[in-house]
Amino acid sequence: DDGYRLWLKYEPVINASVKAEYLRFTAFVGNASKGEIVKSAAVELKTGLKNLLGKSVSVTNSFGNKTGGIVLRLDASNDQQDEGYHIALAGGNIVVSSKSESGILYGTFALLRHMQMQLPIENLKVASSPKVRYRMLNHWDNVDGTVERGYAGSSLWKWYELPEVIDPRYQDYARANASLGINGTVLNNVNASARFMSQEYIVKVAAIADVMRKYGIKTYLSVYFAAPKTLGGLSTSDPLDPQVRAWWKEKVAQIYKEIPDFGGFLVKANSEGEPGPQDYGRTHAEGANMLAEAFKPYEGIVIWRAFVYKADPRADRFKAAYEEFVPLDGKFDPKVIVQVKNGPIDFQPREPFSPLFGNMPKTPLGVEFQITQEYLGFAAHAVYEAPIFKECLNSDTYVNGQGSSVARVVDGSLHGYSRTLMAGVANTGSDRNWTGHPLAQANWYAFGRLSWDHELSSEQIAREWTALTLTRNQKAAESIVLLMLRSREIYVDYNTPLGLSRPWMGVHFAPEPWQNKGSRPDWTAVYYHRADSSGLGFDRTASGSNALAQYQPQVQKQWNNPDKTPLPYLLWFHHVRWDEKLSTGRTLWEELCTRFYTGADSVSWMRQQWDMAKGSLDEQIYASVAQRLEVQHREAIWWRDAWVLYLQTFARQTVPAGFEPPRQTLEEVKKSVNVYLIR
Ligand code: BDP
Repeated sequence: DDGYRLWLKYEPVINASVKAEYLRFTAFVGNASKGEIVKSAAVELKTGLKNLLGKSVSVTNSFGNKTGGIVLRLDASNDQQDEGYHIALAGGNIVVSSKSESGILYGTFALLRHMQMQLPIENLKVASSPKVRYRMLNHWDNVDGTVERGYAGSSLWKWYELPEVIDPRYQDYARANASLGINGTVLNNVNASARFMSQEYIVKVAAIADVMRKYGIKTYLSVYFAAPKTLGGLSTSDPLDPQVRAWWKEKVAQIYKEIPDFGGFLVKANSEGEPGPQDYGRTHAEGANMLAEAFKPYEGIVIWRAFVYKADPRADRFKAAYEEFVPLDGKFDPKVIVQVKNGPIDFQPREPFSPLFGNMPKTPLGVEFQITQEYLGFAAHAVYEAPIFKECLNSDTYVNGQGSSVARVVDGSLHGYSRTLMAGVANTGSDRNWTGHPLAQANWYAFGRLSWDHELSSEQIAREWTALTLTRNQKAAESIVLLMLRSREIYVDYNTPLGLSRPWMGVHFAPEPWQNKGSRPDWTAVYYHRADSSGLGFDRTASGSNALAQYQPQVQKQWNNPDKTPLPYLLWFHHVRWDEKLSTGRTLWEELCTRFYTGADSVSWMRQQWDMAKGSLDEQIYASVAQRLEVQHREAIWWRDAWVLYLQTFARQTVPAGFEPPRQTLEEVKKSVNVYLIR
């Protein structure tokens, strides 16, 4: 098994009684609608039933009072939201119904999932609606086929062959997303090329959009804010300039001519060197609103990213997005959604939630998660990310009192907005199995499922994915799920325990906590961990940067006293003395060593867990993961040593008894880690 089929394997149902039950509903697939999305649903059902049950079922639009089939029905009186669905037994058929074609497609995939898991059909009754309206992947794919922070080969989109050549993979990509409820895709990198605004590329994009449309997925583009100048030949890209405004209006009209259901723009502006409205003394709101105006005649939206931090040597990067965006609350056009990364810095293995959540009640805030493992060991380390996503979503902002979770900000229920969004930076690429690491497929899966229903638990999703993708053997599944559920904490332990962050430079693979050279201070590692002879950690209380003040008092209370701060967040907010006794009874130094060592050791536990599943899953997938775990183990030891040896130069203490001191010297470790920086 090369992993290409993802979680849509439709392996034969082996449980005989379940199979017999399913076969009772295979007389026909009834589809009275002429819509192309419902057609996709019917085709999927046909494929699914054929593989699951070995039976060819025909699709018919004249089924009258026939029984023993599966009926796909548009139903305006359905009590679910537009994209929601019902699955129920009625009139001797299984009926999948929805107000919309997309809803029928989602219901169909839910039914197929149910069957793949060999669950009983009697009393089948499902009603489900998405909690968030825009559920999308962000691809950081470039025109030249490379993928920024991509670890699974090159881009899925073959720009030089489009629009004539339609890679069949586009459709399989769309099926996989639709099966999770994802309804939008931004095709290109946020560090955008203006080329995508040219007619040549709009036509290529349109060809992909034609495929996506059949699966209820809208296509979006990232835009280069200075395109009016670089592509349009204007003398400025000032958002208040009438010519610039006219240029964008025309551009958007040109896009809609080719792509009538175009989704909209995603914009990274005045961030990490990208151009933006501030280049002309204008605000983010003025920039976003200009684009929103161009979308006025259409359904499309503008998604404006809040990932900004200026090169200010005295500033705390943690505070930057809040400082720039909170004053703009209420100033954005209703067609704008501001997209906020889950944490204040940048997709670290653990971050506190971004203080923007809850603090912009008049502006729809979408959350951006990173599925691709930029800071999580690329495609070499196994890190199941659902717990990262859930941790953010479950965090309580307390803005409207207890229960004001980030999830409720994002799903609009807290502040009452309807344009709600969850975005995930994709981990897909041209690798045959899409994601490089076979277990990384679970992260795509988890993101999609949570974007539909953020109340699902990490465990539930892991179980589902494992059953669909890897094995139906109960015991094997148990050990895999346990491995997945613990993998994130293990990774944190050998990389960024106790609230350390961003020891990575450049490639973001191996930690280099000693890095003190960068073109700006916040592009060094020492900026983040602040190790010195007295201790370790970033003081963000009132005695330090006071970033904590950006949170509600109840949140501040959780984190402002070093003795009470939960250990996972300790060094995010406090500079702690090396010999300070922590709640575990160990000193900071001892605790750090304990985490680094047990983290790295636990990778051998992961290997054992994986081995327990041997024989119960495909041999090729088994071997690929086993080999990657071997890499992970080697790297984890190396990364542990990098930290321990480096921090030791400040703590000036020996590695606590029970742990074998690193066999290499700091200089040796530095040299080997530096290999990653050689071009
Ligand atoms: C950082 C990445 C960089 C992205 C940037 C962003 O290192 O490649 O361009 O985020 O999100 O995580 O814009």
